[in-house]
Amino acid sequence: MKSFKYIFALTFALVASLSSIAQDNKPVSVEFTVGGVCEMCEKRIEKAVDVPGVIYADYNLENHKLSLVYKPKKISEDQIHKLLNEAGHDTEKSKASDEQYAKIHSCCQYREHVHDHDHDH
Ligand SMILES: [Cu+2]
Repeated sequence: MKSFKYIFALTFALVASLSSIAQDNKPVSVEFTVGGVCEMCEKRIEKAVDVPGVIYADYNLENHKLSLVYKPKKISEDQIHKLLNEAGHDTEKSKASDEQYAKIHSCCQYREHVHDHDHDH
């Protein structure tokens, strides 16, 4: 029954490699903090991550959390943080440069609004 064992081992290896491919394709959901103060920020943040590989993005203004579902095969979480920085927004992992931050609208200068979340502007 040697050949039977061989086929069994081969099948096992095949299934293992297929499931690891499926694992790579599996969408990942994450949530992290992004600086923002108003609806303009919300739109800008969601637009910044409206790229291939990102399936879902929703920014919550109340708690400054961005919920994301993305395909790790197409885009990495680091790339997503970079996109947000490019749009002028800080994330909990990566800060926008002063240059990037300066590009956003003055009413959106969230760094100055840190202690003023309920401010309506
Ligand atoms: Cu804003």
